[in-house]
Formats: sequence, structure tokens, C-alpha cells
Amino acid sequence: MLFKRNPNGIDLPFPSEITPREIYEGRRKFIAQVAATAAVGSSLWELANREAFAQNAPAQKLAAARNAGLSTLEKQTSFEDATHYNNFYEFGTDKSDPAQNAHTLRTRPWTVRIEGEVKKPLTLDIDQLTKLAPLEERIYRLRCVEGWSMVIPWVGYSLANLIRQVEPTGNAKYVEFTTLADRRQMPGVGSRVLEWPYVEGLRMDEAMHPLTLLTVGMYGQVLPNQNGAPVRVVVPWKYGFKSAKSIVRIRFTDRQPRTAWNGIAPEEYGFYSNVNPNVDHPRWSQASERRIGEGGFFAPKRKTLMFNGYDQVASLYSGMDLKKYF
Ligand SMILES: Nc1nc2c(c(=O)[nH]1)N[C@H]1C(S)=C(S)[C@@H](COP(=O)(O)O)O[C@H]1N2
Ligand SMILES: [Mo]
Repeated sequence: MLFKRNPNGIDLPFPSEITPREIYEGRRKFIAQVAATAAVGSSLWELANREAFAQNAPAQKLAAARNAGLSTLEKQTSFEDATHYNNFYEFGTDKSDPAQNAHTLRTRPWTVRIEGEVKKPLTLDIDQLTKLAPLEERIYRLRCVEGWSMVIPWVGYSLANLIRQVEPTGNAKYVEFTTLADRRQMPGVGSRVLEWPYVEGLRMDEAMHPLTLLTVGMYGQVLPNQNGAPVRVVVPWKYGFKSAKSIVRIRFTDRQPRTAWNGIAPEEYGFYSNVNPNVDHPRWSQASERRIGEGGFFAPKRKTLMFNGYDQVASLYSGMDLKKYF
């Protein structure tokens, strides 16, 4: 992937260099076709097999009752698209990299440490965490800051369930999510595109909002590695980068945490990063979006909605200047 040096001197991906879905799809079909017609070199075989591995690894089913009240009725993005067009820079910066590379992530054993400004710090393994509250299916829109969106049926429960267990103190004003950064499992860790580990954060009331989903699955099964296995958050009214993948630590703090994107480019990626069509990114408009799977790169775009359409969070920001606190 090519990078454009932004005015801060920090290398960030430039939207025109994001691989259009058609191109990567074509590439994948090509690989599959060649692999099927026998006359192939070993490197192509290897590529095809690696993709097959990431795609077809035995999926553990996860039973969950649909929370209809919090789910959109819009057409769901296909599982294929949702698992092959990803941002997970620990596995590379191309949209197809996580599907190809994330099979090296070991998701068991996995523990999450919950600590900081709490009365009852807790370490949970992934099974304990999954069973902490009844699992729900919630179909959310996900809007990436780059200008595309998807509709995904996630499986999880409100993060508030976990937060109540640890009894935050009066000093707990923010929640910080730290994700795994292991060079042996993650080929992108060590690259200079971001700070590692990938850290994200929310204000306490945002973290407690019932929409904020502690997520262990999607499409009725455990999270595929490329989507942030074994546990991530999904914060549907914020740009996708706030929804940290493969979390290992949740820490409650009295100060706003330094987060990966806000830390390296604060003028471009605000701490809040609520979806807001009226506040453009300095290098591109946020007024509209391309729904992945909808007619390709040249299809008409959709209008982006304030808070990504999740109006019920508006009261969290009453009295705040959302141009200043973008
Ligand atoms: N650890 C980690 N979490 C991450 C990212 C990342 O690079 N690393 N990318 C973010 C971005 S930019 C988006 S849009 C979403 C994409 O989630 P999805 O691939 O499951 O659709 O994950 C977010 N969480
Ligand atoms: Mo994103």
C-alpha cells in the first residue's frame, strides 16, 4: 500500500490508495480459478490455501437471541464481504490482508484483565467472559472513517454488564481498551503506520450506554480472527476505528487515555469520533458513504447520518460543541 505524507509528517493511508473491492475480489477469484485448474505454481497454491484456511476454519456456533429493538432492518452485508474487507493493521494495511494473515492469531487461551479505577479488578478467560451475560444478536451499521459502511449481525452483550461487575470508583471517568500486540502472531506490529499496541477509549457514559457492545461473535458464530477474535467492542455511532479488536485489557482511568489514532494524528482523528456528516476529515468529506456490496465502486453513495443514525446517543453530547470535540 502506498502512503501519502500528511502535513504532520505522519504516514497515513490515503483514500485513493485503498484497494477497491472489485479489484481485490477479482484477485481472489483469479487465485481460486487458477488453483482449481491444476497448472499452478507453489506460491499460488500457498496463497489460495492460506485464504481457504482463514475462510473455512471450523466455525464454532454461538446461540444468541436477536435484540430486535437495537437492530437495523437494512440488508446485511454478506459474510464474505464482512470477512474479506477489513481494517486490522496488526495484520497488514490492505483490506484483504487480515483475511490472509490473521490465521496466525491464537485466540485460546485468552484472558482479559479489567483494572484501574475499580473496586473489584478481575481477570476473565474468554469462556468466563462469554458467559458473563446472555448473548444477544444485534444488527448494527458500521461506518469506517474512510467512507465505507457495512451492516453486520454481531453477537455479544452490553459492555455495561461487565462494567457493573467490577464496580468502578468515583474516579473512573474513561475506559481504555488495549489490544494484543504480539509480533510473533501479528506481522503488521512493528510497522510504522500506527502506535502499538492499538489502544482505544471511551468516556464512561459512552461505555455504559446500552448500544456499546462487548462482542464475541458475528453471523451466529465466534468472531473470525480478522474481525477481532476473540473479543472486541463495537460502538456503532462512532467511526469504526473506535471499535477495538482483540482486546486484552480494559482499564478505568480518571484522564482521557492516549489512543492510537488520536495520538499520532489528533487533527484528523478526534477522541470522540462520533459519526458526523457535518464535520469533514481534513483530507476528505464525511457527508456520504459507500455501502460495501452495494453495486460496486461507482454506485451512488448513501448520505451519512448524524451518529450513524443512532439518535438515542444524542443526549450524551448535549451542550457539547461537536465541531470542537470531533
Ligand atoms: N486492534 C485493532 N482494532 C481495530 C482496527 C485495527 O487496525 N486494529 N481497525 C479499526 C477500523 S479502522 C475499523 S473500520 C474496524 C473494522 O472492523 P471489521 O473489519 O470487523 O469490519 O475495526 C477497528 N478496530
Ligand atoms: Mo475504519
